[in-house]
Amino acid sequence: MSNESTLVLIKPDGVNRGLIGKVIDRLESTGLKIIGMKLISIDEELASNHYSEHKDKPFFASLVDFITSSPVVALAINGEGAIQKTRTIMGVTNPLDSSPGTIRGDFGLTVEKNIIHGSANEEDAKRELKLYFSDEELIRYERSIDIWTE
Ligand code: IDP
Ligand code: MG
Repeated sequence: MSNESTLVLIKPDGVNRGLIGKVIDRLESTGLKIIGMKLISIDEELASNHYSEHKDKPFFASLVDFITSSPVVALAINGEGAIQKTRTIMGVTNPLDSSPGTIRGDFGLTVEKNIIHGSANEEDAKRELKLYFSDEELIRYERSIDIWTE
């Protein structure tokens, strides 16, 4: 495992349902570190770019409509194995299949409105972090608890 960074979005359903705090709590409680955070509106260009791997899927237009419908919280998350750890905390894509104890399993109901996005792998994480954060917006800092999480 190595120290790595990943992109998380709290999607419009998470923001509108008042779940920002709960989602951040789940991530932070594991020891993962927030190194970037902002509330933003995603425009169609950013949405299409972010989800370009899905551009030929039948749900693409609906997904772009959904993710641009209302603000999202973008988080840059850092830590040992942060990419896989975040995916594990999120649960699988369809909340009907996600285990209890995961964010999607506990809070989500539909495959589209599934509360949270997290980068799938190292290549996606690098690409997606650049879409949402400039280098200056990623803050490197030491926390006193870091000796317990490394
Ligand atoms: P992931 O978010 O778990 O990585 P992906 O397959 O990359 O899942 O899909 C991206 C997003 O597209 C999902 O989080 C979900 O919001 C939406 N999505 C995926 N599959 C479907 C579907 O079959 N119908 C509607 N929306 C979908
Ligand atoms: Mg994905």
